[in-house]
Amino acid sequence: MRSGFVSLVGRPNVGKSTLLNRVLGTKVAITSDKPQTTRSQVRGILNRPDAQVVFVDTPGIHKPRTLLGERLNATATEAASGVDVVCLVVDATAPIGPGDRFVAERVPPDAVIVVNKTDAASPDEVLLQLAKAAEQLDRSAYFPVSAKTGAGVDALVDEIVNRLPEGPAWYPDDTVTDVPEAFWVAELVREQLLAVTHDELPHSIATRVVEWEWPRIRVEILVERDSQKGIVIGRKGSVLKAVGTAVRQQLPEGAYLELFVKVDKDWQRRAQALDRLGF
Ligand SMILES: Nc1nc2c(ncn2[C@@H]2O[C@H](COP(=O)(O)OP(=O)(O)O)[C@@H](O)[C@H]2O)c(=O)[nH]1
Ligand SMILES: [Mg+2]
Repeated sequence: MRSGFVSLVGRPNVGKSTLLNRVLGTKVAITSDKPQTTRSQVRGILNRPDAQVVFVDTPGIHKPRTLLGERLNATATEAASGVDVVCLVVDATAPIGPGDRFVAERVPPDAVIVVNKTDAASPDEVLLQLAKAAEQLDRSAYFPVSAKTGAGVDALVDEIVNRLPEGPAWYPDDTVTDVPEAFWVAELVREQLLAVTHDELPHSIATRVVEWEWPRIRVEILVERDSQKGIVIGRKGSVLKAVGTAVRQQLPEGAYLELFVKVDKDWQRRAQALDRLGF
């Protein structure tokens, strides 16, 4: 039996959370096409007869513009130390650049490079990207994968398991994630809002469950400015209604969601607000 911890790190939007969900075969992390979707460490546990692998998904490491951004970077960087394996995820469809090198400088020399989104690149482009990664990131192991289709993922997981020390499972073998239920519902609400918002608004949204009396769940949606409130609510509440419907479909039957929007001015930049939200 092998067991251990594996962190997934990389620039925002390279597909870390999608890859985690693919490896586990279950959704434990929300994903979107907006950067900084993941705002905390999310543990997902892969249980195999021969191994237990605890994957740690992390926020994308980036050039911070707010206090939230600084804290997200710290959360991600911290997850890259003290683990058995670090996977540095890069995007096959975008040039490897300063953002990737910035991350590479913050992860151990034996990190595994994962070139994701191979489904969206031609075989030649993938080869070129692997060569570029070798040149610029200078590691010893490279795996082309597609989190979307699953291509290459088994080979990556086998390599990870081979690198783990022998040891007993850390979690009961039916545990898939350590994400608390209330946190998960808030994340699902944020995921739906990310799908329909643009520009700066995705960054301005925070969600949290403020009351949980099953089947009634009350979720607070924070925005930073009055002008954003209307967008999140939608014409006659249409956006909130659609969000509620989409989230309910992913919850056990009978769940009753109450969504309400509150303005918390510039919460992303205020230490006190961030502390309260748990960042
Ligand atoms: N085509 C393609 N898109 C992907 C793949 N993995 C992730 N994506 C997309 O890339 C975007 C960012 O994904 P996400 O997992 O949230 O990235 P993260 O910020 O690194 O966690 C989303 O729109 C995903 O659907 C992949 O293997 N192929
Ligand atoms: Mg993510």
